[in-house]
Amino acid sequence: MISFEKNLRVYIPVPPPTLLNEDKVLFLLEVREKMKKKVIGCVVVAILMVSAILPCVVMGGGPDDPEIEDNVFDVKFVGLWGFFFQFLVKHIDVVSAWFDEDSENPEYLTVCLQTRSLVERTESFEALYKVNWFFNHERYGVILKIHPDGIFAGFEAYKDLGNNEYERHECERIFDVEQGLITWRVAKELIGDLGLGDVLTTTSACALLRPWDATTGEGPDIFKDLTFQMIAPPDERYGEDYHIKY
Ligand SMILES: [Ca+2]
Repeated sequence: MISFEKNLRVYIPVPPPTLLNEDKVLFLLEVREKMKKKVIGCVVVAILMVSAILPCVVMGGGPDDPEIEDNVFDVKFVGLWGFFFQFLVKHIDVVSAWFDEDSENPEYLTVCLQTRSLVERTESFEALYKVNWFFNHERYGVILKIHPDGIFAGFEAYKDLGNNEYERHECERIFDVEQGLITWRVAKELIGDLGLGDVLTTTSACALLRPWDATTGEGPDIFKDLTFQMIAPPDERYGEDYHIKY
């Protein structure tokens, strides 16, 4: 029995001496509560910072981050077949298109179309340039036509009413032949009365050449560059959405 008692070890959980002091226990609890509040505060601040940064990332836009991008040297005969002599149609070769806004003139939406080249007058065909988008399930766009006599029928923004009918509005413009850049400046009230947070979706751009004369009107599209990607996953067929900033 004696040897058994000698080898027996009994462990009794004894709190650390410091925890036996009631004041110290209360002090540690207070410190823990303060730390918890600080951590929660940091998490809230981090969430607010991410929320502030994220819209800038999503919005993008402008010439450095265009909503619509396209290959070059990709104009197609009747919109289907590529061909070698692309230099003949570089004025309808779409490079990119984007939307933009100015905080000092928040009532306007700017739409830009960048081509490889532009001409003030075509040789014979009608050149047509368009940028399209959807808002509230309605199709909108901007359009410009160039004829052998120069700009025809002006710069317009439109709403597609269906059955080949359109609500059209003349808009401000810049036609920069040197930069190959077409700019439409459209009053937001004319294209769905856009406001902060509205989103333009299924964006696309197009340029084409087709016969035209005053008596017969427009003919079929002979040469065409369309940014819409028919053979692509559904979410890659159109350009990026644009989020209205003002
Ligand atoms: Ca192109």
